[in-house]
Amino acid sequence: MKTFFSEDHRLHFPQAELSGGEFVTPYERPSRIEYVLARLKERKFGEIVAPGPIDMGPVRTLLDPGFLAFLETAYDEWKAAGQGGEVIAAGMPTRRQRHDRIPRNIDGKVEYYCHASETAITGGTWRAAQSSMASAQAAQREVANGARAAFALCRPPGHHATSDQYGGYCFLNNAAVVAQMFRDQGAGRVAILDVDFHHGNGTQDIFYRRGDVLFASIHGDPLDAYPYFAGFADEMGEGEGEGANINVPFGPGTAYGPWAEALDGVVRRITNWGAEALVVSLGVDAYKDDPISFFKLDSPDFLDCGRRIGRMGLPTVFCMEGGYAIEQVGLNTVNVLEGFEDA
Ligand code: SP5
Ligand code: ZN
Repeated sequence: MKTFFSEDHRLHFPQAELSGGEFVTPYERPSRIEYVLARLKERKFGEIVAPGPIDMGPVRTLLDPGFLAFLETAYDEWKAAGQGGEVIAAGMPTRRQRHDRIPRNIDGKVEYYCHASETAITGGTWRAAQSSMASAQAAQREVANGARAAFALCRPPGHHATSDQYGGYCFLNNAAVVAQMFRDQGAGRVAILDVDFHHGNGTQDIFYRRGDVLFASIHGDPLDAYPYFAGFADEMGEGEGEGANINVPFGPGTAYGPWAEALDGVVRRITNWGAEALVVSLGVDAYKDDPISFFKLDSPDFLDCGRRIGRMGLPTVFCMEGGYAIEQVGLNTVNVLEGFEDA
């Protein structure tokens, strides 16, 4: 399968992530991608292609126009206000506060459009996020044109971004836009399978009230893991979307046995639901040595995971999400893809 990838991801590299009360070099850093590229080449996995320009059409349809305009100008507005550092939200609209008024002040706007202050915006963030989306869209077109599968090597990732909030290292929800593009092109039902360690709260939120896109995620129990306030098993969708949202949370130390069993269950439900296309939010932070996660998957488990996804037989777009055990990110990611092709 082909990989779609843009060098412009490098434009996003904040100096600072707020972690444990200190500013650290962000876990989500450009070098993650180097390991994936190296492994793809080492395995002669397939052609690596630069995407064409982003198509803002489906992005504007699915996501909030005010949010998109904010992302585009946030850094410049921050600088124009005389602020020296990277854009970091100091607060957020919480329960008991209003969220029906958008502040004029740039600090206020940042707080309004952010849901996790570990994530900074720099002067290159908007262009990098657009290039990540462009890779996802190019992968989608590849599959729409008849390829069985394609890999979008997206960076920055997307699954924590909602229609109007960034956070969790994510700005634009690549997987959600890919699913929408399949729908726009005539697929009746599209499933999104999120195997990143963290719950894909952004993707879930975007489709929560829709019955045409099913979202399924296996992730760290929100009582113990970011994003903390979404991802519980009783979130099953609302209205038209009732029954089209599946969450399988697991606690600290979970190994591949129960994880794979959950995957099989989710795969069965996606198949029975009648999905015509599949989008995989491919994070590999369920890995045993991931520095910010607590599952115990080992590298061969990712091969097996890919096989189980491949056996579904669906046209599939993989979108890169998380994975922070940097030197193993390439091995683990390409293992999923190789297992998929092997199936
Ligand atoms: C795409 C993705 O995987 N996003 C993950 C966002 C995680 N955000 C919370 C990070 C918490 C990092 N602090 C770890 C402290 C280690 N002791
Ligand atoms: Zn993650």
